[in-house]
Amino acid sequence: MSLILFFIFAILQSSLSVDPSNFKTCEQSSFCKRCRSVKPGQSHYAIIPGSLNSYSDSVTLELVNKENQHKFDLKLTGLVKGNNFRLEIDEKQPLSPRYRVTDSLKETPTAGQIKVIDTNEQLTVSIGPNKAVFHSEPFRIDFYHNEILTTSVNSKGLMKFEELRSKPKPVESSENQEEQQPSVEDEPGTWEENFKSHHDSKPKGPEAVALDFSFPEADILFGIPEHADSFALRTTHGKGDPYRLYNLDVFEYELNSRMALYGSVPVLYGHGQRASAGVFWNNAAETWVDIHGPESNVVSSIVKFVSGSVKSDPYAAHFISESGVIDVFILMGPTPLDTFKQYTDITGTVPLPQQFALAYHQCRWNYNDQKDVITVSEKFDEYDIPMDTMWLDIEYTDNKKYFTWDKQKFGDSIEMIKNLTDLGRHLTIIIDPHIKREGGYFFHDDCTNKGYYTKNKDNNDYEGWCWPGSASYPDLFNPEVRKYFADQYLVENFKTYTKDVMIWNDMNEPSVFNGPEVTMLKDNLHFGGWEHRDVHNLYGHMQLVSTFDGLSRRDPNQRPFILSRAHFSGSQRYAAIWTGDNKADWEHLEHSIKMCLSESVAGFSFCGSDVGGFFGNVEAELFRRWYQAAAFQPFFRSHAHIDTKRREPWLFPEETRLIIRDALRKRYSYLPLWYTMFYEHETVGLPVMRPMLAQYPHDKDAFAIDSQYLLQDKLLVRPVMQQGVNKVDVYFPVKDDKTGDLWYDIDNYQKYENTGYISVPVDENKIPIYQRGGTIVPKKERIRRSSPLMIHDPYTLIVALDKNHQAKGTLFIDDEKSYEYRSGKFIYTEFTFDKDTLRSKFIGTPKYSTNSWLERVVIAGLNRQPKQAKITYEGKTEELDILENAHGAITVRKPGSNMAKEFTIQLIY
Ligand code: NBV
Repeated sequence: MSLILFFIFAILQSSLSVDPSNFKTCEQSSFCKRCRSVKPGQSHYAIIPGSLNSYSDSVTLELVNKENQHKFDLKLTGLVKGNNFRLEIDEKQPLSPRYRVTDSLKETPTAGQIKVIDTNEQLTVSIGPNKAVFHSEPFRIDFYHNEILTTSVNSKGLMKFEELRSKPKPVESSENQEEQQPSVEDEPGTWEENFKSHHDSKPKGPEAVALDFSFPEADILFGIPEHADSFALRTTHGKGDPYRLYNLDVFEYELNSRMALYGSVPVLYGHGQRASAGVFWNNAAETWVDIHGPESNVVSSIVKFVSGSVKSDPYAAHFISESGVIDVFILMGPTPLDTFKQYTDITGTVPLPQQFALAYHQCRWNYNDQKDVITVSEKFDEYDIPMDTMWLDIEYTDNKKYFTWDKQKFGDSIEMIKNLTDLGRHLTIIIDPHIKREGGYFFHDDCTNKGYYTKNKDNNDYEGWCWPGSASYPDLFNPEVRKYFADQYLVENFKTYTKDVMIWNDMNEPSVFNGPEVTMLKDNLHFGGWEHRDVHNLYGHMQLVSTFDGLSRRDPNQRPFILSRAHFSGSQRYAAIWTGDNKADWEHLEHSIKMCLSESVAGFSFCGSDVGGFFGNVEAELFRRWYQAAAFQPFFRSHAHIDTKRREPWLFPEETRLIIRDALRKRYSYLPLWYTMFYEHETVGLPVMRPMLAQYPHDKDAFAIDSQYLLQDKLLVRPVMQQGVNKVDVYFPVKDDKTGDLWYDIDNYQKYENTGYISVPVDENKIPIYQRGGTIVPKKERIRRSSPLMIHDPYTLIVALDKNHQAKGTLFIDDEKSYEYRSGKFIYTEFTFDKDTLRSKFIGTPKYSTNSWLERVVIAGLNRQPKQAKITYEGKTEELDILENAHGAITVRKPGSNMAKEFTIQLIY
């Protein structure tokens, strides 16, 4: 049966490109249409005079909708971290409670001491250098950082908060009909809605919430992944549909599109040369974000241009959600890095992955059987190509029943796993959330008997179609169900795998082949009686909470690795994500950067794309370039559709294989940098992969660039992403003092000191990457078959000097897999180079020992050639040889110090 289904699905989708008519437009979504039709400047909401209550950390007020006198409670809280604000608005007396999202938050944010000044005219609430100024009628709040107005709430007057009402009874007499004049809100779609053949009973009727946020300082808005679009958000108002946030399984998604995709992260930033700010719209219902751009008012743009003054018609974002409450965090900046950190302070960071997870992953749908898995692994060794993880897609299961194996093909799963782990490798297997409805399948029987499935509107187990055929979906909002699902990952339950196996959660939007827009009905019911409508964008997230719990209990001292397709704010605390089913073409390669940049500023530092493109056969040049690009992206996995030709590197001509091998070896050589960057991400909260504006917030020409990016503030990565080119334009940014940094080509230390676009030549081996002068980057240059085998290997430090001949950097070392680093078992070192001397100094006291030692130090940017160097460590001094490299760089050979010792290396002239 499932095979038949698979073919039907395959035929339906065989046109090989998305059919947009399968997905709603704003016009077809009644709440979006209603909210979008609100006219600017006519807000009906006002603060009720005398309703203010002040507390040490918050104020409360009442709002009224002047059209119908409906009342709302407003609360504005000052937050300790970042001096941000949280604004919550709910109905004063809703007919029934409205859903509030808490799962996105790392913890309840700590409120801080605020100052309240209430004159008759104005209410001002301040915390640190930030303040919120309330305007009563029409209701508006202006947020200032150090007297600069950075964010204004409802200044366009687009607020709409649909109060819950009783469903009107069908009217019988003509008398009644006159009494109940249909209002705009009683348009078709308001009380029930159809899309294609699907009916949404909408038991609560209209319940949307919408609010606008203006960013008077911004020259660019960005954020709100996941969309296959540019990093900079485009103006949508009056130009087609808004950006949509609704987790969906979109087959062959379109590029340059605002259509919803697998993940929804409702955080948006506005950045300009004077200030940065952001808003986190904490709502998990279907959401649309309409972007109003300054260019919509040509006259004001001209005035602004001429006067160089405050924008009279600034960029604005209009958030529209189908249900829930208004719960929004105002991220006060004032720099982009501040706003990114303020967001991760609220929703959390990516925990430090095991080292292997930052190495290379080999996947396809599917490796046919255990022999295939082992052969592929062996071939990597035969061709001396490093690889850390083999992956198994859905075909490993017994007829798509998760937590089972196809006994014919994987009869000896434990042996297969051991074969990999003996080589330091891992296995990652897929576990989807749809459960095959087959009597006798323990998972299905348990869920049926215990009432664990999501219910339909009539309170029966909801049934949909997915890979197994008829399937049901565990109600992951129920803690007992999450625990049950998590328990299945324990080795005592899943006896045919081991605790070294990691997990891939796919199809968790959730994908339902025969559901509206390929997902679940909105009037389905979850734990606590909440409709699916209220929590849709959190379904995948709750699966991750469960998987993470399962893997953590399976082996409490091993950091889990989980890959997820669906995601919401906060999912980064549990899983890496990838950009789903892309295509083997050049434009998709370019989008891998645009999309991961947007994800990265939204907390998802651990992001990647299917290398080679999921759909379609990849030709050699594209494949090579994709490996080169992905070698410098956080999550690095090759993956392909079941219908594509096999594409392991050795199946391509030798030249291609060698180029791929080179790219992979480069990745492995930089693993110490990746690992250190992820440790710093977890502890500091800043993205690993950064848009140019993160480090160069005043360089306007750099704001919208999304063909290159930075790794922290260290490497500038500008991969080749066009076919047949022999040069690429790299943008070298301008610093605040109007000069540029020095940049060194990582292959040969050639120095670049000009700013602006520079055309650099590229041959087929070239990955244009530059290390910033002023940084020190750790590497390991003995590449082995898998990263765990490199744990004791020696380090190389690349010291790239700035104009003052100084540089600094860090290195984090621990056991690369356990949680012991959380109790201090690590070595965290800061390196500084100044006055011809490189010094290492521990940050904190190291409680970890290592066999690794310092094998070489490369120094680029010296203006004279030292004769010798000497190292001092543990009270002894030794002389060291120096080798000359290209472009005046030198190598200090074999300093030899153990990395658990502090040392000083001095250059001698
Ligand atoms: O499990 C099969 C695929 C998987 O390979 C892919 O990576 C996911 O994004 N899965 C989607 C299901 C359907 C693909 C058409």
